Amino acid sequence: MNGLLRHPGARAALAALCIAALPGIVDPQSLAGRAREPGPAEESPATGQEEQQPRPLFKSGFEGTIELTPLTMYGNGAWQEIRGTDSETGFAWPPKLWGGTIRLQLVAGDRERVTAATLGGQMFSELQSVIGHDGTSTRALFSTVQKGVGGALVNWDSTQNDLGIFPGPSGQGDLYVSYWLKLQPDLLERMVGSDWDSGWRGAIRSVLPEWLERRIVSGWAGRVVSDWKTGDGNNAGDYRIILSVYGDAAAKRLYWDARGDNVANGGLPEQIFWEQMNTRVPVPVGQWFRVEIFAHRSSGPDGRVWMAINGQTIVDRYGSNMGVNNLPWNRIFASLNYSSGQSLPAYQWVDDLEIWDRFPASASPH
Ligand SMILES: [Ca+2]
Repeated sequence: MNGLLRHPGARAALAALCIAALPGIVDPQSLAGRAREPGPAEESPATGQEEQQPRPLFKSGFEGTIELTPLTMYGNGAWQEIRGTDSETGFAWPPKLWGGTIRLQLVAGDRERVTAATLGGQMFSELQSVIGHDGTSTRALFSTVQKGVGGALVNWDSTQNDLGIFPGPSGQGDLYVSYWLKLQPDLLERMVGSDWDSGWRGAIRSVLPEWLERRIVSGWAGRVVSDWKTGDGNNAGDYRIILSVYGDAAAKRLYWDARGDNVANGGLPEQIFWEQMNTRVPVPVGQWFRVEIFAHRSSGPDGRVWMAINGQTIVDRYGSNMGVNNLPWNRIFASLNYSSGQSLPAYQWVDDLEIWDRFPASASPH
């Protein structure tokens, strides 16, 4: 198997993520303070021991009057805000994590110049009523990317539609993010890897011997699930953790790939600090599954990155996870719709987003 991230197109696409300027929104007063369900730290702020209790920074399942605003265009993409108070959790969008915000970011492509009309034809998000992970009706955030640059049906550019946390730079600590994700049911078949084989190969697949198919298919496609980047005021970062689903249509399998590197728009020569593939824990498609990611940042051996899918650990890595410039998080794309080498459309649903300042009691075994 080739080193998949060494695929030049994939590397370019993965590296080009989200370079637009940050909003200057600072409103720490609203940090979790609007929660109907206060965290233990708010209930009992008196002693150090109680301050060690996990505190929810934000929880929402998009219930009640949550709505998406019209697009705010910039150059090659747009921002889209999520507004309203969740009727089940009591938290108001957007949360002001460490003085920052959360919003959707739509990127048309590296060099695109788009209007709301053209971008809307390329990708969109909407809140939908669907059957949730507990089998009952619920509202969830639907995201789709219909076309790549120039109407391409396979994306190798930075085209993406993301749910991004944009934290403020100060007062950062441990972070735990959990949500439920449902990937499109036909993801494996769409992991085609190149333009030419997305059309006729599908038509003749039934008569193509597998050994031949594996030889002629380029074999790599990726779908980023979560992407956390550091950065300064200009988004020039020095560290990234990224979780992807890799697709190998020829081998007819999907699997997990996670890594820590310095590909965070900081212009540094690429350095991969660690990479872990997991082919043991299944990649569910067409059904809900839980994504959990925890990070404790440190330059020492106590630094930790932990990830779990449906309660099964896929990454538990200790060691430094600081970049050369010790920069803080500034773009945590909790959930992305960002594919490389996938036959479009790429679509998915997200529900029950939770953000905590450490592992909550509801976290999977860690
Ligand atoms: Ca919901």
